[in-house]
Amino acid sequence: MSFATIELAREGRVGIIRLNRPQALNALCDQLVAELGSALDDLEADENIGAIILTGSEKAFAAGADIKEMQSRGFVDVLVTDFISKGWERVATCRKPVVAAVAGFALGGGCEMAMMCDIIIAAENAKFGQPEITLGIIPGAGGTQRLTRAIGKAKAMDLVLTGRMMDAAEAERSGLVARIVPAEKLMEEALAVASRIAGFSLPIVLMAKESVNRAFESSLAEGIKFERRLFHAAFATEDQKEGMAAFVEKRKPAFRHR
Ligand code: CO8
Repeated sequence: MSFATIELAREGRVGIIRLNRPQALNALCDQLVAELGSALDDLEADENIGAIILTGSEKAFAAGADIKEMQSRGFVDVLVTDFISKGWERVATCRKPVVAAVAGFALGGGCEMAMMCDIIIAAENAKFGQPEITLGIIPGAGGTQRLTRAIGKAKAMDLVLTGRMMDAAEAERSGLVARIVPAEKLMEEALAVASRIAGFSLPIVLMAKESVNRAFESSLAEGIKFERRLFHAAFATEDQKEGMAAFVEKRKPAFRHR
């Protein structure tokens, strides 16, 4: 399938989606969000894919929702069409792990999209922010919610209320970013991380991701119970037998993935 605003590639068991609207710093227009959704559908359905990388260009992961598309919209229009809801949460609903490889600007909807991913790896030149306030709006795709859970109220308020950007070092200190790498090593590192994940048992990876995400949606007691049930379920898989046999026999496991 060919796309106009993104590029889709496969490298081993890793699917790579590159946002590709350089003329607009990868601003997330309706077409891009639709194409991204369809690429994720493809990769999720592909049993040869175990993890996904979402990336942009050296200058921008994504500089936000497309302001030129939003400019003329009114309240009734965005309410009735349920603007943002359709398609936007697709990254967050992806069951396979998604690694965000972020260089340059990740602003507004771009920062929100990075936060919908499971691991953010940042180039040294990455800049994160929720500048919506400077446009007379507030974040609308999780910026006040996921950012607050990721970096705490003090920093989230600072970013959301001032609209300032934070650099990669501050983002890592704050807990938003998992790793920082030199810009030229960004894809190499993201591919190494995604390939490592994709080499493990897919059902177990899905369980691990779902269980970590449950921490954000439940009480500690409920989360622990959920984790315990999945932990027990892991023992029903052939990959548990293989993983443990391989350890005992001092060899590399050959996971079946399914
Ligand atoms: N939308 C549309 N076009 C954009 C956007 C954007 N978000 N960002 C940059 N562009 C365009 C510029 O208009 C410019 O186009 P042109 O050459 O035709 O004038 C081109 O990209 C290059 O941009 P700049 O010349 O501004 O590049 P600079 O390097 O000088 O500046 C910045 C880079 C600082 C990133 C600057 O472009 C900027 O401030 N961009 C806007 C950032 C922003 O405010 N983002 C938040 C948008 S609102 C949002 O995301 C709400 C999310 C709600 C959920 C999702 C809803 C769908």
